Amino acid sequence: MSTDSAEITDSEVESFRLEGYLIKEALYTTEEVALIRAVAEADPRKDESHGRGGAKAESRRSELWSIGNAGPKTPDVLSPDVTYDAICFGERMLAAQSRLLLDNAKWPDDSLTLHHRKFILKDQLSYQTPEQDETGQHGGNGFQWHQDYWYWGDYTKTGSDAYGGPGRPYPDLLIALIALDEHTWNNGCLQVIAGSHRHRLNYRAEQWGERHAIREEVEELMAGGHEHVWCEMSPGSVVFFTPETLHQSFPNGTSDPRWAFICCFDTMHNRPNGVTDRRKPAVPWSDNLLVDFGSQHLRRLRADT
Ligand SMILES: O=C(O)CCC(=O)C(=O)O
Ligand SMILES: [Fe+2]
Repeated sequence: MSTDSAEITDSEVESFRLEGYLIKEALYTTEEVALIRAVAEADPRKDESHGRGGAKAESRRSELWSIGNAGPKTPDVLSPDVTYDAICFGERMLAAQSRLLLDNAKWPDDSLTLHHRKFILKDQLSYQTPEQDETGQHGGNGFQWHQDYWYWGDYTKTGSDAYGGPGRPYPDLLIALIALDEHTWNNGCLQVIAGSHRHRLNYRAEQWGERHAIREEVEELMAGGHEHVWCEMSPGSVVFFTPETLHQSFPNGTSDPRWAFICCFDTMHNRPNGVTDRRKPAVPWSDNLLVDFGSQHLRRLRADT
C-alpha cells in the first residue's frame, strides 16, 4: 500500500470543506477488497442481520448489517470482528478521518472515536419490484434524500438520537463509505448534493422510522446551483461525507451486487451533556494487519462452516 496516494492533500481538504464530500480513489487495494468481501460472505452473522434471509421481503432496511462497536481494541486476531476492526482502526482510515474531521486549532487535544460501522448489502436479494414496494425508494432498496445528522443529533430537541442513545451536540462526525464492488448509476450508487452540508434543512415527519428531506427544499437547493453528484466508484475507492451532506441512493436495478462498508467516526469533544461518556479514543492499528489478520479470520470462518 503506497502511503503517498492515501494521503489527503490540502486541495482535497479544501474541496471537502466546500462540497461536503470527497472521493478518494483506490484507498484500498484489490487484494484487501477481495478479502473484506470474502470475510463478509463467510461471516454467518450476515444472514442474521436485520431482515436478511427469510424475513427479507418484509423488511424495509434489509440491507443494513451493523457490526457492534466494543470500543478501541488492541489487535486480537481471534476476535470475530478482527477484519472490521482492522479497516476502521487502520492507520490509513484514521489518518484520513483525522485530516478531514479534527480541528486541532479549536480543540487541541481532540481525538477520533468510532461512532458506528455497517455493511450496506444491495444485491438482488434486497431488490424489490415496484409492485412489492410501491414507493421503490426507501430502506430495503434505496434511501431518499436525507442528512444522517437527523438520526444522530436532535440533541437540542430531545437530548437523544433516533435510536434512543445520547444525541450529539455538534454534527462533528464523518462517514466513510468504502466501495466493495463497482458502484454505478445502474446499481444504485450513492448520490450527494454538493455544498448541501452548509444548509440546515428540515425533515418530513418520520416514515417507517426514516427521516426524509422535504422535496421542495431539495429542489430549491438544486435550483440554486448545487450540483447533484453520482458517486460512481471502483472497488477500493472511498467517499467521505459529512452528516449534513444531503444524500440518497436508488434501488439496485441490476443483477450484480453493490456492497459497501461504512465506518463513521465521532470526535471526543462532541460530548453529549449530562451523560456518562463511555466513548474511548481510537487507537491506530498497522495497515498491514488488514491482510494478515483478515486472511486468518477468513480461514477460521471457512473452517467453521
Ligand atoms: O449507500 C447507500 O445506499 C446510502 C446509505 C445511507 O444513506 C446510510 O447508510 O446512511
Ligand atoms: Fe445516510
